[in-house]
Amino acid sequence: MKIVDARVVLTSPGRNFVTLRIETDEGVTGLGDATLNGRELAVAAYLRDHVVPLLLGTDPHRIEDTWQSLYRGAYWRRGPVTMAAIAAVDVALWDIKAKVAGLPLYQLLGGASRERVRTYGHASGADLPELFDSIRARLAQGYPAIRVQTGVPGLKLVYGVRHAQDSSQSARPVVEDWDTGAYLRNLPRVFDAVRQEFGPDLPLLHDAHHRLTPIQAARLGKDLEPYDLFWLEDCTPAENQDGLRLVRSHTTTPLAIGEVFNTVYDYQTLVSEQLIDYVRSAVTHFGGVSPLRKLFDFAAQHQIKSAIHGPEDISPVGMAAAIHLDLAIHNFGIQEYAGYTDLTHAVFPHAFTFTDGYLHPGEAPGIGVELDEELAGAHPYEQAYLPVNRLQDGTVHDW
Ligand code: CS2
Ligand code: MG
Repeated sequence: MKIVDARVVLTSPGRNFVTLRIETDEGVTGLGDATLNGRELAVAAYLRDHVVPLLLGTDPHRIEDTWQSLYRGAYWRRGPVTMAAIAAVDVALWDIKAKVAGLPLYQLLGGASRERVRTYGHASGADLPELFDSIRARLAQGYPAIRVQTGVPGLKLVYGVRHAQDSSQSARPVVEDWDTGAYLRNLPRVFDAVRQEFGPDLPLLHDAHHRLTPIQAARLGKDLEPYDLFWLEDCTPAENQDGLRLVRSHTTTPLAIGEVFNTVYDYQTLVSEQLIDYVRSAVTHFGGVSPLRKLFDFAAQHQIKSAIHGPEDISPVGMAAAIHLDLAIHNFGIQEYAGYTDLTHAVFPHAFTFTDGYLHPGEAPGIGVELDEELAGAHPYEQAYLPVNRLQDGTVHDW
């Protein structure tokens, strides 16, 4: 079997997605997701100009060898653009292999370790009444666990909180504002109110979005202990892995980190010293199913569980690959599922299902996702940036 064509499809059915389609001489095709929010064209060019010429004529079954040659052969290793491009190739090749085998991908990963995949959904509100309504709406959709984000008194726009103006995608970056002191004083009060309203049993999560220093994160983790969080996510910009020792020594609030990481090396200290409880990388940004599986096996040795990143900006192709892994691995924790617009579901018809808050990859051979190229073509790429965050004196801050 040989790869005879590979092309990149850009589409924006509400937001941008980058998809790689690999075709073989036997007519079997595979899809991979290469979406890198706000930097989509860089990955598309990396694939088209540098990767596709290397794939033509090669054997699609040699997944590990192809992965190693794209990673090592480039000499310039790691980084989100490179790893998103390699991820798309890896997933497309797994899709082809599983289709040839006539099996859903999870069967090639060892088969199902569970019946279905638990998810969490996003709730947010500028104030408590809005937040409570949002939590109720997620519960009505069946979500068994909820991520809680709120506005901060005195701040106009906070990332992760729905506002009349959608700041998550715009032609120029929207400027949001930030005050760590106000946030640290406000959040424990919010969780206190949520626990009073919704009781002790509902699993609650929170994403601090890399905005805190280690000592601030330590204090927040401690202040949130009475509210029994499922996890506190991205409490610090964790490329400073050593800083997590300080956080960990002060709090028993479980910690989740890794959505911006793209190789196992970003996790070395965090995992080997058990400084976190959940690894958060996405198939799409971590080089694909092959390396993410290895990360989960490494994490399992330290009783750390999976929590694959699943925002709206991972396409249904990347999401499907994640759900196959979730079903197969033993140390599954939870899957983020933000859901998609109807148009996105139509552009990417898929076998995976979301029922009563649980996902299943379906039984279609491969990853079980198709791409309607005609519909995709009717919704072309649109330039879009993520927001930036500034302190009240104008200094740029992590967002
Ligand atoms: C967030 C994401 O899902 C999450 O936990 O942190 O929404 C993240 O901000 C986006 O994926 C950025 O593109
Ligand atoms: Mg996050």
